Amino acid sequence: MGILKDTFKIDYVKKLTNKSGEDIEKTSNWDQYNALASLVREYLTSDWVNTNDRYNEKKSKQVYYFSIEFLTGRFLLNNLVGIGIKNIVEKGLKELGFDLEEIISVEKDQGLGNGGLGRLAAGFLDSMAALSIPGHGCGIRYNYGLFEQKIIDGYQVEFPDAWLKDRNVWEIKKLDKAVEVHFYGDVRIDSNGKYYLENTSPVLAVPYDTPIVGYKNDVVNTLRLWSAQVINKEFDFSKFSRGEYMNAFKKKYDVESISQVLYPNDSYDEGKILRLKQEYFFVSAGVQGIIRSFKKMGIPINKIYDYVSIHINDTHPAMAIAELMRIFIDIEDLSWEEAWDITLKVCSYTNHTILSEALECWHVGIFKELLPRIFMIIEEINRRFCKDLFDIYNKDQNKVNDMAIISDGIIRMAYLAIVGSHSVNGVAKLHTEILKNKELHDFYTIFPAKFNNKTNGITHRRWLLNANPDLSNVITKYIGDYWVKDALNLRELIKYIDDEKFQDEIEIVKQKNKDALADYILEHNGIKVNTKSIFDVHAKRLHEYKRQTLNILHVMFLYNKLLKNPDLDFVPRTFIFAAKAAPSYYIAKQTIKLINTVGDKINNDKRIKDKIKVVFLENYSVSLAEILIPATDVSEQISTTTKEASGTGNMKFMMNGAVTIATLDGANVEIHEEVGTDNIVLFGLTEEEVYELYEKHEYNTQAIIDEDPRLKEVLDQLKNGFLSEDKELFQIIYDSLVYNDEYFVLKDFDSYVKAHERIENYYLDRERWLKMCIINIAHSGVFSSDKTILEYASGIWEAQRVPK
Ligand code: 26W
Repeated sequence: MGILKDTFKIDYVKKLTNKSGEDIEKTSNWDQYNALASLVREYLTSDWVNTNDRYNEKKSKQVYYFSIEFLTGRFLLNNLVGIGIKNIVEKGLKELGFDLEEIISVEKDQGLGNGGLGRLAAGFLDSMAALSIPGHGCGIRYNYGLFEQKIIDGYQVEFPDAWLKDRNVWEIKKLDKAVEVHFYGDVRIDSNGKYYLENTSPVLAVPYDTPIVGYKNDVVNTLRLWSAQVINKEFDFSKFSRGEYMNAFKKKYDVESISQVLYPNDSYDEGKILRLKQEYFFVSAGVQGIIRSFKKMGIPINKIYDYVSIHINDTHPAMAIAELMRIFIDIEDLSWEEAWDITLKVCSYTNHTILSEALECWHVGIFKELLPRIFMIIEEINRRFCKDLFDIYNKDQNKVNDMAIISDGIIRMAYLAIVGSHSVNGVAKLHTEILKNKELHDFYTIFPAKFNNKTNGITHRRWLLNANPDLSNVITKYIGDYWVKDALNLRELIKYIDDEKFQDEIEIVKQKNKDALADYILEHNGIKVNTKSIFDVHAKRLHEYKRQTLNILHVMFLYNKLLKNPDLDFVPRTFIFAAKAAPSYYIAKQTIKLINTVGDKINNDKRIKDKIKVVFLENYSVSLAEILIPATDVSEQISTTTKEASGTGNMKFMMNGAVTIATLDGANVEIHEEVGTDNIVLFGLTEEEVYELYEKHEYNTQAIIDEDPRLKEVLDQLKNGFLSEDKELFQIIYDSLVYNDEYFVLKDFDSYVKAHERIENYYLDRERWLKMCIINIAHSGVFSSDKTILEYASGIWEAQRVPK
């Protein structure tokens, strides 16, 4: 949409005055943000309406991406760029005395996700809109997103994320589109074998729609987030008048708690009934909404698979399979066989982790009580599946039990997702191979055609164009701006690999971003970092398999080295950590304390003359990542091989010219394939070596420690008072390493140390380093989520692009 600067200025002044009731000079930053965001939302609304009309007119196949998390971050800048008015708005605001960047920073992040899974979902929505694919998100409108993290005395302390406190300008409440979701109750079967769910506790699911703006293509898709509300009586007045105040509001509280808060676990299934309620709540609301709008098209329900795809993002929305069956059989009177055939064609599933503790298993007891009809349907799906297995495996009951969806009083949601979907994909080549050959091998054997790989991607519009405008301008200066439309075009940069001017400009941009980050660190951590040092960044959720512990043990080793020889020739390093730990994950929280304790000791030790600084950035989020990633020299992707399904941060750092120090895990393998061994720094156990260690059960931590005095020294320092007079403080970390080391931290220590020595050598060779940066940027287009989504659309959803 085109708009003139002066028109914008008039519109904005009117909006700001109306919304604030003040002269524009007296308005607050929030007023200025609220007015601008409201205006932008109005500007895009006609495209939003037209997009939906176009999809309905053309009866296009629509994709519904079901995810219990959407980590979208901020919208304003992305929407300004998407509708193509960022520059005129920036100029117009300046002329009115306002600063766009300042206004943008007012917006609260929409932090409705934990990490990789939620952020991937948000990037996929952006790519579907940019590619004019009719793709919509379906999730939960949590009143509280991922907790706000404060570091107090080195410890993580969690605070509620009251992101809706100042009203969310982007969403539109669609009360007329509300549906009822039924919990508890009994199932009655009438004489015709028709099922009825009765005596339920219904909840009203109210949708809030947020526009997902395409990139300069007038396409606006929808993110529909459902909120739980009581159906009628807000509270029980009779109880109230009897003074039973809490009781009077109990029902309201119980209902609204369903969409109250995001569970802050990133890879650990707590199995709480409220979580099960959340999962069924948005799945039932979403599926009912889809079938309602489909039926308006007047096409027979048994053809719905030609018009609707439902994607199940990990197992959390897996009940969509049973919910479709419930509606097809109980409401639409289809036969089981026909309903099942349609459901398989409609549903597809993505697996995001092999960690056993992350795989959802619900106890039959609580499941049956909360969802009696859904349980009956899963029981029947399981019965029919086990019957097939019995035939396939010649009556081998053990095999049947191993693969059964319901077994030993447990419902295995991953198995339901696989059996009920026509496609099962992993999120990186190595991960998908591990699913096929190990974790889900039995299912791969009987459903080979279902299994496929879709390597993750990131939206280069947010993570390069918007987060790193200076680098984007340099790129466009040399190869034009076609890369914004097609990120593979970044490959053209290779032509300038030897161009010193280009190298200089890449270095200047990185330095400018590092200076900006240094200002942020000084303001938020009160630490003055050396902007000429190597900015080495480890930013992701805190988890033992991601091995932040390996990183900090290496830092302690470097510190010891400098203490022994302060005049050592040493390239100054700034080690930056950013990570939230799940509140119930004790050793993860102790690791945050360890990082901050080591940091305090090193940062205040004059003997090492600031050669090392350690910084823990609190409250890691999408918006902080947008400042941190462009300023990074070294990207830490050091998970124990086979544990990180893909990683997506690795791709963001690569795209912003950082050099990756990596294990051959997840998508690091494909980054290596792209840039070659000279442009990534690999270390550690390979997949084969990891599985060999598992098979042999002869992993001997003491032997490794005895052979490596560097390692012995840092491990002893965890409990000998070197770091804290409370020698017990890090005992749990010491014990987990010395007596278990599940993630082979000790085994990979030596090669990790050597990898960092290579980093230092490469960094000292300025031209070599800059070439490594350029090659990583140039090859990063392969990891655009546009490419990933085109593969989903053609290989799984059979969805077409429907441009204006
Ligand atoms: C039930 C608790 C729970 C919550 C979230 C279990 C598992 C999850 C997610 C699947 C964990 C997650 O975010 N996995 C990450 O997904 C990314 C996107 O595919 C991958 O890039 C990461 O490697 C993977 O860890």
